Amino acid sequence: MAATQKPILYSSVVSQWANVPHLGLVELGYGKDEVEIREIDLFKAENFDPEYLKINPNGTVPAMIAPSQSTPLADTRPILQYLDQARSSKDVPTLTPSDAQVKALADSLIELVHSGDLNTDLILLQARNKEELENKKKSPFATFLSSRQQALEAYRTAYPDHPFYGPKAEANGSIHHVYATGTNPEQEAFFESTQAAYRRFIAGMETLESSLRLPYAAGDNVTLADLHIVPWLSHAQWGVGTTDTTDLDTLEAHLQKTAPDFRIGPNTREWWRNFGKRDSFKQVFPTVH
Ligand SMILES: N[C@@H](CCC(=O)N[C@@H](CS)C(=O)NCC(=O)O)C(=O)O
Repeated sequence: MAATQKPILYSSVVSQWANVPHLGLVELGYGKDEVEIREIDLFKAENFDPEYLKINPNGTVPAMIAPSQSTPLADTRPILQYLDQARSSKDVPTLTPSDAQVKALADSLIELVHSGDLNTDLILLQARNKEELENKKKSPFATFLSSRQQALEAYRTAYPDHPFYGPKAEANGSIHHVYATGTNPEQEAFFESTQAAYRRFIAGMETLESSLRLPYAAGDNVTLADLHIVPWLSHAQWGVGTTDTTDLDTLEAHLQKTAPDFRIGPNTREWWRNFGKRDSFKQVFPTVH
């Protein structure tokens, strides 16, 4: 890989996970000119460009090319760890806990919000009934799915031996199909699997509630965990149609359509308020997105 003077962060304004390194850059005191940001347009499927796949074979953002790294970093977790370890000012405290128990808790929280059960694509792209599906069909998410499908089909034709395009076109195609031409039984099966996925999402939020230590996710200090959980929860809020950073009730009401007794608990609410006071949050999340 060509040597690079400063890290290059491949990011997208619509990406939840790209906000993890963006929070990290502020928390860790990086100057604006210390990292080059390159925008990857997910709506134009630029993340599926074969040149981008050489940087991130998963076709996702964020990704990072960094000095001292022999291969690109292709996942939020190593990117944030890299930024933490390479922070320019040693006056800024590290986000990696030195205490083994705190670190274990932070690691488990990070894995929790990255788990399939808490994938916010559920809220953005899926539907529990005909009404939700009809609303989704009129939303930008429908355009997102169909433009991706078009790009994936074109790449699959152009690069028939490439291992990425076939499986990705199938995966995106199955949900795109329900939006575009799904029959009644296909839609019913989709609604049922979406309901089951919502139950897992709610269980994950309950695990989060019982795992959080306050004032920050793993206790007294901000850690790597906060920087992963914040963008995830912000994206879930945005997915249900709010832009107000203090509004957790719209998300709660959305989840109550699956589980009427569900509440976003006091720990999650207090932790959210605490992190919301930080400069990094105010800079990266003027609204939830
Ligand atoms: N585990 C990955 C997940 C990255 C991810 O899924 N990013 C989304 C945006 S938030 C993406 O690029 N999606 C495009 C796609 O899946 O086609 C990470 O933490 O970096």
